[in-house]
This record gives sequence, C-alpha cells and structure tokens, in this order.
Amino acid sequence: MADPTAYPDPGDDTGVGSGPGSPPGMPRWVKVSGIVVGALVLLFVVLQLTGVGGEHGPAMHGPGARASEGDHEGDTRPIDGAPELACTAEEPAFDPDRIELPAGMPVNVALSAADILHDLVVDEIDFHLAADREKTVTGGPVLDEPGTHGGYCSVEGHREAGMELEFLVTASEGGHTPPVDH
Ligand SMILES: [Cu+2]
Repeated sequence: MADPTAYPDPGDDTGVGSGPGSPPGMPRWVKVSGIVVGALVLLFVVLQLTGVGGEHGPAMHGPGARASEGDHEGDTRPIDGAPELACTAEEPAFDPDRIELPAGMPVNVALSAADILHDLVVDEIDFHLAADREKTVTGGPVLDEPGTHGGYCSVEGHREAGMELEFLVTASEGGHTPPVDH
C-alpha cells in the first residue's frame, strides 16, 4: 500500500489544490476565474475612484481645501462700493504689513500675489482671500471691533517666515460708524 495516488482523482493530477486546506473536487478553473473576476472588480473600483468613468465626484471642493491652487470658494466676498486697499504679498512679507482704519469702515482688501500663491487669513473675523501667482483678489473684511486683528498667510512655512499683517482698528469718533460717502 505505498501508492502515492491514494485519492480516486484521475482527472486532475497536477497536485495543485489537493492540500489539506482546499476542498477536494474544486477544479483549477474555478480558482482562476475567481482571480479574474476579482481583478475586474478591482479595476472597476479604481476607475470609479479616479473619475475616469465620468462625473462621480461632486465633493471635490469641500471646506478645508484652503490655499490649494485655484480654490477660491472660501474667499471673503468684496463689499459693494467700498474703497480698495492694495496689499502685495511677496515672500517673505505683506506690503504694507499694517493697515489702520476706523471701526466699521467698509473697505476692500485687494490682495496681489507677486511671486507665488499666497493667501491672507484673519481667523477672528473669519476672513480669507487666496491669490494665485500674479493675480489680484478682492474681499471685504468686517472690522467692527476696535483693536488689533492679526492676519497671516496660511501657505505652509510662510507665516513662520514673516508673512503677517496687522489690522489696526481704531474706535470711530463719538462711537458712531462713520457715514459712507455718497
Ligand atoms: Cu504666502
């Protein structure tokens, strides 16, 4: 009884698949087609994720995508009719790096990026403007509270390099909002 082919399996004698873990009687083509189907499913998923299959990614520009190239959905809108204050962003600083104005005065900041993409963020008043290289964007910060409001560029490393800007808001005379020029 030293016969190695003890199993009555004359059809498939390759030895592959007759290990202890595989059910006997599972032909090799079942496994091969399983692998093929798996590969096709994987390919399909990859195509869906990369968007080759069409428009399946409506949430490409969600919040939190700040300062990425071409994303201006988080930008503060300009105030209609307000005067513009020009501010140039060029590494490693804003010019000017200090803007003084009375509280409540409507004003727009026209931010120009001279060299590369920069932005201007003032967290406490929820102000954000991003300017691509050699572009100018305009937005109106709401500065109702007297005091100093610190702004900065949120591009990685820029704030540390010195890209900070101060809004110095002075109390308006008599506590009134100055009248808008008619
Ligand atoms: Cu910057």
